[in-house]
Amino acid sequence: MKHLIDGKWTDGSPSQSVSPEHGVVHPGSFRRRVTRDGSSGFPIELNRYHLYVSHACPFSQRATIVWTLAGLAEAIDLSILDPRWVQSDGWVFGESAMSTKDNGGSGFASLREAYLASDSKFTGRVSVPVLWDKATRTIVNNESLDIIRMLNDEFAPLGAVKSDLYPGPLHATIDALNDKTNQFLAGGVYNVAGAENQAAYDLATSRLFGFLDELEQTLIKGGPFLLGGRITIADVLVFTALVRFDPVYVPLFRIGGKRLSDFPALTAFVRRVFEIPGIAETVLFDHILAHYFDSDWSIPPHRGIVPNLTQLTWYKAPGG
Ligand SMILES: N[C@@H](CCC(=O)N[C@@H](CS)C(=O)NCC(=O)O)C(=O)O
Repeated sequence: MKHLIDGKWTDGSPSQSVSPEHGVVHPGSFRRRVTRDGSSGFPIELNRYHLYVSHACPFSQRATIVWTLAGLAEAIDLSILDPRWVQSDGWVFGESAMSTKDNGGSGFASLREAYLASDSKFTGRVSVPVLWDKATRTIVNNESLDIIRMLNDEFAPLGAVKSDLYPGPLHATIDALNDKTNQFLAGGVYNVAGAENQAAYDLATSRLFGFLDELEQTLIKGGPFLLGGRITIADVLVFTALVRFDPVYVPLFRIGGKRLSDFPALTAFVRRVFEIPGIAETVLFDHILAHYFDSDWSIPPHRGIVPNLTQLTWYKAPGG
């Protein structure tokens, strides 16, 4: 996927937005923080900050869900990137049915320009989501986990809804689950897609399904959400990956053997989260399908790597 090197839009080898080598979601490069007291240099302020998102992207959807549930629509405005990522410019704006112009006040035509405005020699991926400061015209942060924690904690005084998706006593539990979700599910599907040999494919697949089995058991024993009675950001991370599971990851990322629908408790969980008021509006399948099936990037073919049939729930080899 093309990315910036020393401020120049350059062809690159990384074909996915996560690092297949490390099995984790590729971390963002801007890690500054907005704080209530302004001690970070970025104080909370009504309408000062802006979110650049793509409705296709699960990491962006983490942000739009938390933004919705915290009632931040009046405090932070959004720009929607066109779901079709293009080689020539990457993520682009446009007044179309599936995108907006740059509403962040700079008139950018592509997201790359926001990265270059923040650092003219930027080297790295031009990824969504981005938390942008309209006052200083710079990217504050482009790491979804940081962004959602800021939206929940720091921006709470500006929210129209009193909600807390990251309650203090659950921090350690949520962080631990989020690490696993990033590694085995949100990043794990890219490990399956990007596997270069059978062993890597089998390992990534068994880790992915092992993790889904764990989540399934958690919901059977507890629920209705992953950490009990209330929705937290841990649910948001799992939900945003699972809504893409059967429509995108199974066919396109070549996840073999099982579908989300083979996990009844997880399927019911996805439905439950989907029905929370405001969430359905963040699930835009036209954007999701356009991005994954009609962008200028593709998952390299990997001839000879085949799914493991032991994952098929109904199948038993004759005599086996
Ligand atoms: N660390 C990032 C990962 C974000 C990410 O990978 N976004 C993808 C879209 S789903 C992207 O913009 N990829 C473009 C690229 O990597 O060049 C986060 O969680 O915020």
